[in-house]
Amino acid sequence: MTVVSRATAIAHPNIALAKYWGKRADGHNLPAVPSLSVTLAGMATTTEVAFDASLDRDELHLGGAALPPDAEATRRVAGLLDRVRAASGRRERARVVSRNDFPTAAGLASSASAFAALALAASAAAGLPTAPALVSDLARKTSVSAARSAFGGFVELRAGRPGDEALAATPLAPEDHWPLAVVIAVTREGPKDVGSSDGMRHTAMTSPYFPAWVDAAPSLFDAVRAAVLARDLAALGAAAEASALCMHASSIAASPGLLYWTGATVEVIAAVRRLRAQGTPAFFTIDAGPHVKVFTTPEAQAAVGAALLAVPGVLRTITAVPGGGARLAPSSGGA
Ligand code: 2P0
Repeated sequence: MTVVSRATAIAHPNIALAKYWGKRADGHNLPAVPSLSVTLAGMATTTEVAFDASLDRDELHLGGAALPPDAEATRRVAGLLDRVRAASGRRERARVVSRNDFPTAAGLASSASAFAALALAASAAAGLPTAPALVSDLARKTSVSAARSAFGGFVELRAGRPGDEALAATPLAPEDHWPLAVVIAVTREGPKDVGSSDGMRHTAMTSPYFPAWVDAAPSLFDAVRAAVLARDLAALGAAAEASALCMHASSIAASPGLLYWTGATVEVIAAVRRLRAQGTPAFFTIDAGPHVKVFTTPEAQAAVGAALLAVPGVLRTITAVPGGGARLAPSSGGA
């Protein structure tokens, strides 16, 4: 009988308040800048990993469909599994079955929750330790933002340094530190045109503003971090918006320019500024896509949601609050 070792893990997406954009030229998938994010509740990736000696290659099933062996996602998953095999001495290939309970077109970094869940499930299935810092480092080696989804609440990840081999995110404050609400204004259905990894590589290689972004990012990160610890929404909004706009400015200045926004993206920025001028606490951030994520207070969430839905080009909104880190499913005993 073939012995199958399996485990299932659940992880949540995160939204960066201080953005990661760009990798160090040396080392393995090390971020060039520090980042700080909040992990979300309510939306989850659930991933089962089963090491099975009867398989002759790693398999990835996403949302019920088997991906081809040469798909980019399958190769990234196999790369993470290779690290788990090297660390555990296992040789079997694995079947990975993953699903998101949120629309990937929402512009939430589905790779963050996906690789955090995969790192935890694969470690548990292989009998490796599953301390969050180890899971975070393993996930980071495949997708930097996934390092942050190993933890819940407010999470920071320092920039890589020369010679770094391990680099894990660290928790800054728990999810109940500050009851923020997020309203995501969805401005387009369907996948984005240029993925994050390609977009940041193109920016680093061709944008004259990329070095300026790398210079500016640490002090923006410091301001975001201080505002989170002080629960100062106005200060957080100023620093988080600056981080997002500097990141996008670096991409817009690439050659050819990389513009993730649509007209609706700009209209939502204007709507957030109008809300603020009228006394509603709100600030925006934008990732590698056209959607806008608006942070506000629980009290103002309904008014912010209504205002965003009224913006031409906003298709729908999704609301979320801070949530917990990656965890093993209750039925998942590990190896
Ligand atoms: C972030 N993003 O800090 C930034 C802001 C998108 C914009 O992290 O190449 O999928 O896998 O390390 O983590 C998305 O980039 O890129 C991202 P890789 P990743 O959330």
